[in-house]
Amino acid sequence: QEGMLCRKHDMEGSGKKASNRSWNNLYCVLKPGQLSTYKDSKSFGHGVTYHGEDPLSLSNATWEILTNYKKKKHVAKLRLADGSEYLFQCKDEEELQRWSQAMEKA
Ligand code: I3P
Repeated sequence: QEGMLCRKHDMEGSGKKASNRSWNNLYCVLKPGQLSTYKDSKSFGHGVTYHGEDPLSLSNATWEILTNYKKKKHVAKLRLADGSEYLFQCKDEEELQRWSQAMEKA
């Protein structure tokens, strides 16, 4: 599964709020056990991750659709094993379901 998602880094693993809290449109690529982010599909083709970020490890991670999130629609929260949290906004409900199913399998 891959495609554009809007991402916000919400919490650091330490339990404090992330310092860079803005939303970024990123090309996200889900492989078994890891989620990688790129500026766009072209960067993905070149293997250059967004800001040189390492892939996020999905082992012991949880993905929760935020049905009551008021600020944006079609948002899910990814919580990693270290406690850090990222919000992902999909363009519509269909995309949200697609990503959610892929996350369950990854
Ligand atoms: C953040 C940006 C985010 C906003 C966040 C701001 O500022 O406006 O969109 O989150 O609010 O800190 P900046 O771009 O200057 O980093 P929301 O859109 O979810 O409100 P927050 O700190 O209350 O999360």
